[in-house]
Formats: sequence, structure tokens, C-alpha cells
Amino acid sequence: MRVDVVTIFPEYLAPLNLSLIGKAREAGVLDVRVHDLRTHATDRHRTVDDTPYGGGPGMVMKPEPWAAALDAVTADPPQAAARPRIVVPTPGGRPFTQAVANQLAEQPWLVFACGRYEGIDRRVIDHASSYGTVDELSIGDYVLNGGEVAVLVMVEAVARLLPGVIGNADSLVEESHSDGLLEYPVYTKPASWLDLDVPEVLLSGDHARIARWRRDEALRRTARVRPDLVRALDVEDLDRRDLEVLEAEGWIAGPDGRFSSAQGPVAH
Ligand code: JD8
Repeated sequence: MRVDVVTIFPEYLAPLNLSLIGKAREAGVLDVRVHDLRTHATDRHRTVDDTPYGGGPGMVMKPEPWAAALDAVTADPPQAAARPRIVVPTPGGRPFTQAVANQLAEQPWLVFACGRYEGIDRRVIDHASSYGTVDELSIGDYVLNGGEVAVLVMVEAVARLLPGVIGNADSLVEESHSDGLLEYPVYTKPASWLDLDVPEVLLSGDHARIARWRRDEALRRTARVRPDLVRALDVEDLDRRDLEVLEAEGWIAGPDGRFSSAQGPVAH
């Protein structure tokens, strides 16, 4: 996968040189290129922003440097793709979820456009559709100062799905959100710490019991913390024990195969 990131703060993307993502780059699984938007500003001061039309606080990112940057980035396409998926992080974007990460992981070429200030002139986003498919995405309902942190989140969530990035691909299957549930609790040595013991089932060596206990815990955790994820579950994907655990947490499956909370999530 080829990943291009356009930003006025290239150093913000330094973490992409570390750990598993860094190793994936060394191994050639990931080709990450970070571009400084300012190098595409033509005036002496490398100006990338100006005051907003219509007044209001702050500054808006100018269109000309962005068009020059996107021209330069897309002038050198990877062999696997002629047109990129252009991802624009923005608080007003559609939610970036595991499902979206899975979709982006199928793309051979991603170009991330990191805005700053009050945002990027809207005409840039409209113009960007001439280079590729534009995707405005948000990593959550809170406001950041720019798109760089969101790009770090998205690149990590996507890159770890690529073959060869995570050593044990099995770990991707049971993770939080991969099956619509939160992750079960994990433990390691010592078996007893302070006055807290590891659940006996995990020391039993009975893999079927352990798998069942882990799923029960994932269901309980999801039922208590994320009612939105429970409502998105399909009864068809659950077994009888799953339904018993959810019912004990106050969640009843309706005739439509969807869940409603009988008395709201049970207080704990
Ligand atoms: C890109 C500029 C700052 C946003 C005036 C504060 C994503 N989940 C998310 N929260 N915030 C962002 C995000 C914020 C950005 C930019 C992404 C470019 N800002 C602006 C509008 C209000 N300032 C984000 N993904």
C-alpha cells in the first residue's frame, strides 16, 4: 500500500517511522510519503492560509498550494493504482470505524489531506474529486486542532490490517469491534497479585471453556458500555448462550432480530 500525507507539520507524522508501522515500511509492505504543503506555496513567505470570506475567526487554508501539492503527489502514482482514495480528516466527516478501516485496507493508494486552522477552502475538496475518490472522515465527536492526529489514528488502524504487518494475524479476528463486540479482559502472570486472582477458567487449560468465558465477558462488557453496538448486533450471528448472557444484562432480542434494552442496561 502507498500512503501519501500532505501537511504543514511533517514532523507530526514521525510516529509512522516507529514500531510495527515502521517495520512494515522497511519491509516494503507500506510506502509512506509525507509532503510539506508549504513547499507548494509559491510566495516568498510560503503562505498557505488567509482570512475567511464572510468574516469570522481564524484563518482558512488557501486552495492554490493544495492543488499544487495534489498535482505533485498524484503525478507519481504507484504501479498498483492510477487514482487514489483521498481521505480528508474533518470533524464533519462520516465516522471512521473498524468497517471503514477494513474498506481502506483494500485500497492500493491512500492520500491524506491534513487541514489546519479553520479548515481547507471547500473548493479544494470539490477539486480533489478530479484526482480520485474523496472521503471526508472523522475519528470522533470532539474537536482537534488539525488533521494530523487523525491521520496517525487512521494509518495505524488500516496498516495493521495489511498482511505481514501484525505478526499473528489470528489476533485480528478476536479484537474489539472485529466481531461487533468489545474485547474480553486479559490477564498474565502472576496468577495472584495483591488480593486479586486470575479467573480460574483461564488457568484450566480447557480451551472450549476459555473461549466461552471470553465471549461471555465480551458480550457483558459490550452490553454495559456500548448499547449502540448491542443494537447493531444481528440475532442470526449469536448462539443461545450469547442470548442468555445479553438477557441477563437486560437486552432482549425482538422479532426483527434486533435488540432493545428491557429496562435499559443493568446497573453494575
Ligand atoms: C481536521 C482543522 C481544526 C476544526 C475549527 C478547530 C478529524 N474528529 C476530529 N476532530 N477534529 C478533527 C479535525 C480538526 C481540524 C482539521 C480534522 C482541520 N481542524 C478546526 C473546525 C473548527 N478548528 C477531526 N478527523
